[in-house]
Amino acid sequence: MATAPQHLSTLASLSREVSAWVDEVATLTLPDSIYWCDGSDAEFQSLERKLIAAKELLPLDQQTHPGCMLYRSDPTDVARVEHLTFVCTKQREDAGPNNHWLSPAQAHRQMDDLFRGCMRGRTLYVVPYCMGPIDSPYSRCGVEITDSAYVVLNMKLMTRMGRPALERIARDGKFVKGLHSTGDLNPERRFIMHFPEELSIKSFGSGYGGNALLGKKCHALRIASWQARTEGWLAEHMLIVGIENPQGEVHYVACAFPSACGKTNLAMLIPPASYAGWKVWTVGDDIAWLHPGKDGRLYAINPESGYFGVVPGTNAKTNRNAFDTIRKDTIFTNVGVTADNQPWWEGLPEGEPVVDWQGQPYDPSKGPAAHPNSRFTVAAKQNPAYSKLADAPNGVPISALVFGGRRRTLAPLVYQARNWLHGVLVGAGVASETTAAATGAVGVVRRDPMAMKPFAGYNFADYWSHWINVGAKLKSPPQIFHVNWFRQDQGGKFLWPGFGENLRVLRWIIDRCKGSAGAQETAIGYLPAASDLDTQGLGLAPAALEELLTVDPGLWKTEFEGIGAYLEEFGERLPQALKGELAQALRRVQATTPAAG
Ligand code: GTP
Ligand code: SPV
Ligand code: MN
Repeated sequence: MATAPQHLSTLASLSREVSAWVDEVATLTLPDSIYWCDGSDAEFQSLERKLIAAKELLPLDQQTHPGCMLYRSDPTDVARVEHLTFVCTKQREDAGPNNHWLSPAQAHRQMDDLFRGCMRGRTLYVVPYCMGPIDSPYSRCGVEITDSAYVVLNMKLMTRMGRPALERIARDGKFVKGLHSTGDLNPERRFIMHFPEELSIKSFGSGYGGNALLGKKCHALRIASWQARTEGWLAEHMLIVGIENPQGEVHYVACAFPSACGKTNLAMLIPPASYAGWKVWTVGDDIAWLHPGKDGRLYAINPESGYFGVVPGTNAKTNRNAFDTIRKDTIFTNVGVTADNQPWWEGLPEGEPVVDWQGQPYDPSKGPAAHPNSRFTVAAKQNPAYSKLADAPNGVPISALVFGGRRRTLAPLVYQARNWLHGVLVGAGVASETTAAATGAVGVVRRDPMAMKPFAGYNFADYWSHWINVGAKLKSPPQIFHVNWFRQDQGGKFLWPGFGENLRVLRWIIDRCKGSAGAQETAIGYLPAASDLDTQGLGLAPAALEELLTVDPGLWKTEFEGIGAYLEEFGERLPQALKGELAQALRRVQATTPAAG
């Protein structure tokens, strides 16, 4: 017989709804004790000490990396698992062909079987959190119940977690219920289930990232996108960045790139040497909640308060801000370690790994020292480029929305959509090479509309209709663009230097929004002519620039046909306006295709 769980905190009295749910979960999962998180630094440190004592968390060199810890996840649990992620709506069509689906009744039954008694011998942590500034009307709260102290530490860094969130829940009377257990980490018994109609999540069998930190992808994207549709806003997989020119004028841009395709890097960009007086301010690096404002513009908040960022490739040259941000008080998950106990990963120009991400002696013939999806968890406030408007309750006004993907071929460096509706088609048509952020093959081009394929909590056809409707409500909608930093030459080398130099492209984008930059109309939208883009000092070969700005009508015709076939999968629910827009795009590209033969 399990002993009666102990309520260790007076926090339990703050919200009757939350404590009733905690009791219900405890009855099912049978934890040894229950701990309500207040979100204090003392609590964080005490949990950290507990994990260090249990050897689950390893302190790194405290001289060079004060407050930094290493965590090694189970080697079979290193990324999101899209094939095990479900959206459980009453009607299958509401989840759409873009999601795996189970009926809510069956999903609950299956999950409750897994959860039954799973916390025996463990502590049940109650983690109240607020997604977004605590005083913002746009913020939404949730409670994650988890049996992982590592998850609690991450939630403290990634969200506004603890007492203030619980107080807001008590006021709002509404919260997203997220139930999580690492279970036995058996990949056969691993599922991430979403119940948007009930505002709830059940996640079992993984302790990693988006599978386990339920405030992030599960709440702030899948559940929130559903809420956003009913409430008239958008929850998107987008970074938010402010670009300040030497005159002190700031423009905010939100960009949707698929996982591990450059959001964190762009959000923290360091201007190139020739851009004296330019400044870049990070509002968010992964998720944006976008609301039509009273003035007819679109406003964005970042629901998160920390970064869960890709480690490999981060260095002083590619992303100085991230590199400096993670020098202290950072949790490193699945990186290698040097002989003097410093974290090490591929892309670091100095140091040498002696131990790999699995804790084995490093042997380059067995793969990289750091897992390709190794991550840092760190509070956003540590970023030297942290925007002073990152906590603004009403968010920041958005001048441009930018879609992007990782495309070796086809997609030019940048182009601008003709208008909002065309921009929705550009977003719906996004395709990108898969990355290590999710399990499965890497480098395979797949459709990833709006970079939301893994994250849309409902039918994409309804989602595109919603996008069209939101645009119609905006008197001054943002201009919509598409970028591709990953175009390669014949030899497989990136044609564009990327990283800080991407500011040159953002500058053209902002100047287009202001109406002060030139462009050429092409079959796919407006492209800069070589002379419209500032490439001074880049040493880019004219042929490379030409290739970056090429639109091949033959290839694009095939691409549009592919997009058409994909959109067809959504059948009757696909908005007519989007179909019409695609037909026009195809006509435009056909008009420029040289006749065959
Ligand atoms: P998620 O956190 O998974 O959503 O990813 P993200 O979009 O924030 O990706 P991130 O910025 O972490 O970049 C992922 C990888 O792309 C890293 O290895 C980067 O070094 C690389 N990368 C980022 N920006 C560029 C770029 O402009 N050019 C090139 N060539 N690589 C880039
Ligand atoms: C992504 O995969 O897009 C991420 C990392 O941002 S995770 O939180 O693990 O989903
Ligand atoms: Mn992401």
